[in-house]
Amino acid sequence: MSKLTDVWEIFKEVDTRPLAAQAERPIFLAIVGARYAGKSTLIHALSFNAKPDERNVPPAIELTLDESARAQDADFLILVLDATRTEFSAEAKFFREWNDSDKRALIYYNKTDLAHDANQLGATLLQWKGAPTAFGSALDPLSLDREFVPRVLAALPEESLALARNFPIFRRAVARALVSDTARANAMYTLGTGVAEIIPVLDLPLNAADILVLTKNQALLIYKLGLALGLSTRWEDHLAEFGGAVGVGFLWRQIARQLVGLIPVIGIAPKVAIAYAGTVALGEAILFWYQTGKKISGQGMREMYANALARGKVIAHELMTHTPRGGAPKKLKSGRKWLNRA
Ligand SMILES: Nc1nc2c(ncn2[C@@H]2O[C@H](COP(=O)(O)OP(=O)(O)OP(=O)(O)O)[C@@H](O)[C@H]2O)c(=O)[nH]1
Ligand SMILES: [Mg+2]
Repeated sequence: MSKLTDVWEIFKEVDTRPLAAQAERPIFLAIVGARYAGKSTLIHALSFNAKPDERNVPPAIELTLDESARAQDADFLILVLDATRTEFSAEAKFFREWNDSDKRALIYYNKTDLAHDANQLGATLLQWKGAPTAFGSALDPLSLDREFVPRVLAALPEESLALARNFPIFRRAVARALVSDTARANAMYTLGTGVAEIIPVLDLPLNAADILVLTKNQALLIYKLGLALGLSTRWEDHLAEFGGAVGVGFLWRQIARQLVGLIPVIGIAPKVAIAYAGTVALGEAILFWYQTGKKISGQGMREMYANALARGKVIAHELMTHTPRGGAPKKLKSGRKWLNRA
């Protein structure tokens, strides 16, 4: 358990308050549209992927076009269009006023499953003056994941933690992005330190500082995931929940063993891959727990880690062929020889 304790200790050094503040920033959505366009259906969909026992009331207000003056207090507008129609002049009039106030918006063409004429719909796009648009059906979670979710996240890049926390529909996408960003950052870091290491004289095994930095990123990842998934803002609470749910200690010990065992023999690429895979496996285990309420089995964890490791190897190769490395050999085609040199 000692490694586990080390991870937890790290939080005492990190100021988690800015992250908590970011996640708790209020985001108020105005869902505006004509009668029957699908506003209530979309508001209901904002709670898709909530935890089974969670009682979520998304901070969103539904307004018809007649009531749309009340939208001005909102942080973000979702203008819901009924895609079975092709005339939106009332919507466009309202949108011009909103746009003048310099606030952000998404134009959502709903009911595209019933739309008849894609060309005519396409012709209506110009009046939104380049605002982001998404198409789909508020009744269909898959279509929402494909278009609606990424467009809103792209329109509010600074607010992804708060969006996920307040509106469960964004949680999976935000969690996956957090995991993959952290995994890449860890891989890059390992690559950076690893490059120094394999300068021939400096052919050292993984050192303590490596472990600390990787662990710190991973500890922060755990905290951010907890915030995004709507848990308490006290990191102690997450650790209690995740620590039991995920078996982080087991994972970390396994990774540390692999790292120390492998580096002197095969060089930097496996180390980068492991740094990547360990983080992905950690994040996926947390997501599994969130979605099922269950701890992932040892077998499940091993499979996930094996998959992540395969992906990690590809990423390691990418990073190593695209990262300029001072004194390293220029000919990347013969990279294998170079990889094996350590
Ligand atoms: N086929 C299809 N039906 C939809 C879609 N979205 C909503 N509906 C249906 O359209 C009808 C109206 O949806 P609501 O969500 O109540 O629309 P609204 O904008 O809240 O309506 P008002 O509150 O009366 O103005 C309901 O029967 C929905 O089930 C969609 O994407 N496709
Ligand atoms: Mg309604």
